[in-house]
Amino acid sequence: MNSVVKYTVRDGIAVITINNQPVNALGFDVRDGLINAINAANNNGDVSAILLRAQGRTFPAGADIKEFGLPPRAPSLPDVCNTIENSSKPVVAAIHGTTLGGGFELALAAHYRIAHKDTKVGFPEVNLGLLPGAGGTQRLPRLSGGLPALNLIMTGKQVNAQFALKRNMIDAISEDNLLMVGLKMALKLGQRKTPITATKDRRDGMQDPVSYQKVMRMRRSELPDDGMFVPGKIIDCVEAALLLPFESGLAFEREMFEDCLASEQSKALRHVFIAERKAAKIPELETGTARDVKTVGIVGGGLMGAGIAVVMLTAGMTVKMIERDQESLHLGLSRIKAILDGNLSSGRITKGAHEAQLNHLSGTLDYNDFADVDLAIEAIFEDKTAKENVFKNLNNVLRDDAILATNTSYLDIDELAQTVDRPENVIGLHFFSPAHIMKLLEVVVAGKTSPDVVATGFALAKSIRKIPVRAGVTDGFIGNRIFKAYRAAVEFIVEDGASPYQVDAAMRAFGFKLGPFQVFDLAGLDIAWAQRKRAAATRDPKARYVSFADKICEKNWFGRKTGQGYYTYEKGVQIGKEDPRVLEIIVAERKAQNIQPRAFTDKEIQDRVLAAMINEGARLLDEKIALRPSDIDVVMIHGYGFPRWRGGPMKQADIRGLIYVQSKLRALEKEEPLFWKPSGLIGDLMKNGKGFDALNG
Ligand code: T1G
Repeated sequence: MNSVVKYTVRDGIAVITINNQPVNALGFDVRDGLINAINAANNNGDVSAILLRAQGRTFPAGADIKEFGLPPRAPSLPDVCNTIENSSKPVVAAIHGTTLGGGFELALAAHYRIAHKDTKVGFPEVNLGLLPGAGGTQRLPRLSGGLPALNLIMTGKQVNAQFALKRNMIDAISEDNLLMVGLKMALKLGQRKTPITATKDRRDGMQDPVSYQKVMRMRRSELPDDGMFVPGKIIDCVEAALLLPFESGLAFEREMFEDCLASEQSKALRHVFIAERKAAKIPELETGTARDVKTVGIVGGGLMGAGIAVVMLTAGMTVKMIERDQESLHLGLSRIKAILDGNLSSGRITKGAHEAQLNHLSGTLDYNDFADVDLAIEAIFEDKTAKENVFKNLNNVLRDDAILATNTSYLDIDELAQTVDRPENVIGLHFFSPAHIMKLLEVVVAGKTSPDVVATGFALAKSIRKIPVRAGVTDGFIGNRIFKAYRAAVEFIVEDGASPYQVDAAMRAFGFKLGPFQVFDLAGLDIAWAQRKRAAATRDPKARYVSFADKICEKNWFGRKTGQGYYTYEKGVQIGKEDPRVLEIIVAERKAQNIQPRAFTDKEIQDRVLAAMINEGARLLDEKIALRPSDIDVVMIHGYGFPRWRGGPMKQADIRGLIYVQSKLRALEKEEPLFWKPSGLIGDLMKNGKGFDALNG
């Protein structure tokens, strides 16, 4: 049929094989080839049945995400599904791997589904701000019932073959040799005299409308207020499957799908899906070869060190932890054990895995025990001298090919690298706390870091299931640099008239789970205070400095850990209470600065915050600290809670338009030139009629 769809006839069975690697995405060529193959089979008198299968690691994992947003090209996926379902000859779908989205819809349109025992099925569309748009919301309820269908589509989760069989999503499981078993089933169906029943005519799973509608009402009432509108549309579509004739339900689903496809939310979520994968594409992979990392030495048993140790143990590595004394070492190892015990009791790991991980963990006070590690990671407190001493100790014992990584948040890694004999082996691996939970890993490439070492950092990230983003050396790398701009912007807003509580509420309304002042309290106000005091001597006197944060710290109000920061925290209560004393401090500081407070709207707050993030992101691109704008989006989403369905600050810039962003910055520049001066990159892109996306290559 074509280069991605093969058609052969074997013992009266038309075997249609999809081969569009890596995931057999249902792009135009596949859809076109499938339509032609099904029609050919139906026009061939020697063919009694059809077997639909795929080569490679999976049956189609969905529509081709890269085609979304392009002009649609017939045949559409619904056309293909309807052709399969209306085939005069029975169609058996033999599925394997991760049969997801449109791939699962293809299988649901077939007359019989047989799955390899290791198959996973699911509808991840909701993660892309979409819903199944090729009959999934109409066919699955007819097989499995409304609630199992609703749960699968709303969660975007994958379920295994056994679960799918129980819920009538598939008809049989094949232990091995899926092709042979599929051919046998097709032969059997082809010889049957009774007509085959199309999925659209099946009512196996349909419950009585009244009880079902009660559940739908309940589900609607439970929808989270997180700004996402797709879940509600999914409920509408699945309800339509119960209430409407199939064709009407299909038309309703298509209309809902088109709405989602055109939405900013879906464009943003699809952008993030591609951005997360693009971040792993870095120039050093062209020349660098990743080294094996099987044994990891971790210096420091604090929260970060322990979290990193758990990450490595979970990935099956051997971990050695070193601390300065027995008590600290015991504390560090106990922290690791507590996390592993938690993973066991929550069922995240099996007893065997728990035991193996503990057997791969050891502690020492002697650096000589690091002589055989492939990678050493220092994760001690943020003190330059202390880190340099650690590097010197490691330098004396590590193998020539061992990699020396620092988990520093903002120290200059080029300077740290000067303390060792092999600076080419030095790299930054900036984990985010808690390291065993946060997905983001900033891989910081110092001036002398070799391509092999960078490639090893990225290969390590994949093996420990982190999302790596390449960063150059600068104060705060990518994430903390932008977070610092975020902090400055909101402190200016508060000093100019808004309350920290209004700012928090405005940013939660934008989609952040926590507002900035809640985050400051969570992180500890003393950390930023210490940084401000360290930077005082070199601060530009012309730069605006806001001091109410210092006044709060001078009271030893350091946030949640002291029970008092911008909010008051009662024992055991997670959410803090607003505190009028904080507002009094802010009012006093405004008076001292002779500032006449003014009102801010939530939108003004959100616009200023975004302008600050976007401008800092543009500066990071200008300085070649970040490789591409979408990398910045990945960092802010996975490291700082930027709402995923907003796509990240640089995507927001393109959604709002650079002209809008530039005009905001120009207006703000009048207030505070140093901070708000627009990055030249924004103007350059605008001049060429481009957005940041043009740099995502
Ligand atoms: N379209 C295009 N490319 C895709 C793709 C897709 N659906 N899925 C994966 N890729 C690319 C990916 O960009 C990467 O490319 C490579 O394949 C390996 O992916 C009409 C509307 C299948 C579980 O949402 O969840 O069907 O970086 O690194 O970790 O109703 O990919 O190598 O150039 O992720 O082994 C619904 C999304 C679409 C599935 C495999 N389907 N994909 O994970 O590999 S909408 C999805 C995944 C739809 C219909 C609706 C995962 C995976 P590159 P990878 P992996």
